Amino acid sequence: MNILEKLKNDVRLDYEDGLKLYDLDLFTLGKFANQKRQNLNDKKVYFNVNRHINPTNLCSDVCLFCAFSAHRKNDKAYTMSHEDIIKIVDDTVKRGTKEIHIVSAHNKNVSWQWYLEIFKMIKNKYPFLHIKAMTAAEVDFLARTNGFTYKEVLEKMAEYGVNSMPGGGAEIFNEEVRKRICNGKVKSHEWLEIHETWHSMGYESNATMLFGHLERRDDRIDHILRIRNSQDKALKNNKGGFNAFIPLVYQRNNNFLKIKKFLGSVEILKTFAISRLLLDNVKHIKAYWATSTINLAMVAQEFGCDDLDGTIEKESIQSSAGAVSSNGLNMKDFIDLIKTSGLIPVQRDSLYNEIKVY
Ligand code: V47
Repeated sequence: MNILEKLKNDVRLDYEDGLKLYDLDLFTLGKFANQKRQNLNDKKVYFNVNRHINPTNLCSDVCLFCAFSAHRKNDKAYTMSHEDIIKIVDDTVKRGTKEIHIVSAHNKNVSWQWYLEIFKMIKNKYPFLHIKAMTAAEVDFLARTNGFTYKEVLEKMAEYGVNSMPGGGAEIFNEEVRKRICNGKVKSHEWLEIHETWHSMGYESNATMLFGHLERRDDRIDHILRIRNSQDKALKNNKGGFNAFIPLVYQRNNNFLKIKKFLGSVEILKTFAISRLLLDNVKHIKAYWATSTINLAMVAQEFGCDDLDGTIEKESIQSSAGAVSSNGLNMKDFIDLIKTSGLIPVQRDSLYNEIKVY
């Protein structure tokens, strides 16, 4: 069967097929990705009302793409106190926030309790909030620096109030590229092991892929298929799994990667569409508007994506590297943008239960 026949017959695609998908023109690719998106999610575009908090930017790892961590290009090191954090949460719940998304750098100056007490403090005061926190890179950091197994860190996270894990730290799984962009950080197989252990405990998480830097198309296909393979295991065990896959577009400012050629919108949209077509077992593909821009994220809703992330309120990781996301977007803007695109805005909770269809 050739690739078009496979697409028409909804056959599971392999690595070679993935490479062939990039050779299709954008509109053919978009047509099949949109079909798959509509089969899974109709014309719904999901978003949530959330607040991102990044409690510290002091990092013992040096990822060359990162402009957020304090280093010689960003000399504004900070570590928030728990009082600072709860004030932010007090403020944001007044605006109807349902999810707190917490991602930190790997800070050796604070204890593991400092990391985990944040969750307990928020949960004690606001039991209804969903806490999505701790990338697999942070889990690996706490395990390595404290002599814990991954399972022990994950059990503590659950005990202290974490409800689901964000998808960060995956970057690109190809070991050669990974070595060049984030040597020393959690390895690809460790990232997968951490998520699989979390899933085996019955919890859900997301998965990201950072693209548009040194990686090639085949590295992206390989990355996506490693996620699909991992999701197969979760589904087989009927426990936990990935809710959403999030291709993050590399932002170029204030970091140490010497990239000369940047991706255009066609390649970005193709990558979203290919993610949708290859990941037949992950229900949602998120166009994280902070890295794709809201305009392209809206177009991406017709090229396989069905989610925009959320209102965010304050964003520090991507905006440090040039994204225009530092102040988030309000809910009305989300709803208007989705409606004027002829799609259906759906406010969701963190696990994709529908809160309100507009
Ligand atoms: O893993 C760092 C990325 C991620 C840059 O699970 C960059 O819902 C682009 O985990 N250009 C952390 N990206 C963010 C994260 C996340 C974000 C949104 C939603 C979810 C979710 C998770 O930020 C890191 C890294 O890949 N990042 N620097 C940069 N220059």
